[in-house]
Amino acid sequence: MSTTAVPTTAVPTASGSGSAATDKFKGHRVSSDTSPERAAAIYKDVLTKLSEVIYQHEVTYDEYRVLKQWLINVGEGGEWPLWLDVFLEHFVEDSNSRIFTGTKGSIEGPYYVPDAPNLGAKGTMPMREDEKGTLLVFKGQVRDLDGAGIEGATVELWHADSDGYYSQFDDGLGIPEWNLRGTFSTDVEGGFEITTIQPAPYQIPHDGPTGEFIASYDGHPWRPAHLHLKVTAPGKRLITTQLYFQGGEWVEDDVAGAVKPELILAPEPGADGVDEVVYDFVLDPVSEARYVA
Ligand code: MBD
Ligand code: FE
Repeated sequence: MSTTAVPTTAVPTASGSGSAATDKFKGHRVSSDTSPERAAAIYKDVLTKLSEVIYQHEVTYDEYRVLKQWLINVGEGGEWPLWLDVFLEHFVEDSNSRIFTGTKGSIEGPYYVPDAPNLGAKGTMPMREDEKGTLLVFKGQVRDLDGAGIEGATVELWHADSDGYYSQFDDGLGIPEWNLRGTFSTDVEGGFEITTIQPAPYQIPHDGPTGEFIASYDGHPWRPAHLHLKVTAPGKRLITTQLYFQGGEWVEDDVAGAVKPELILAPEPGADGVDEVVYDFVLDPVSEARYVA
């Protein structure tokens, strides 16, 4: 492959965290009510665009075989959830969220797990006694489009630890099952207050075929420090999003292309010296508007 210097800090291996992500994904049945006509149109267009690239670059037989081997390797390494969520998901998210006016969404990524412990409206994320990192108080309100606070809205938060590991995708390190994963329910005013640690910038696992792909275009495997969230309430559209930190490394150059200017936090020390930040979520009503031209 190329000679690009990739950072050497210990990070989860691509096959370890990749297989865990693949197994988790396979554990949920997925389906879509796509019509056969729509499916056919999409498949045909994909092939047409690929053929255009082949003719444009006069892709050789050797190149075709290298591609074939690479695709096999991605699958065998369990890296499809990783590669797809890093390189394609942001297009799907962006293209589907344009008609909504509430809080901006962002990609889910490969490391979400449902049913994290419920901690009420105010609580501290499950973490180890010696959890590394700076404390962060993250609070706000969940509202509807008219500005009314929503009681009983659900805020799910998950993020990596200071070494870039997500619990349940930790390559056998023994991180507690629900470490840095929590579910919160808003109070009567729609408020929530979460104490956690500030995550660090994050390198996606790059010791496998996804890493080769990145090196081949002289890229880097970094994502800015981020919090993952899912926020919803009865009758409201679920938003899956991420929040970033102002001035943080890689905010301007995320390998996953998932940063939006509306999703950047600027924590400040509060009265007790602990970093604090307020972020409010606005939820669109559930809409039946799908595939609308
Ligand atoms: C992550 O933590 C992540 O958020 C994405 C999008 C891809 C890989 C790892
Ligand atoms: Fe992530």
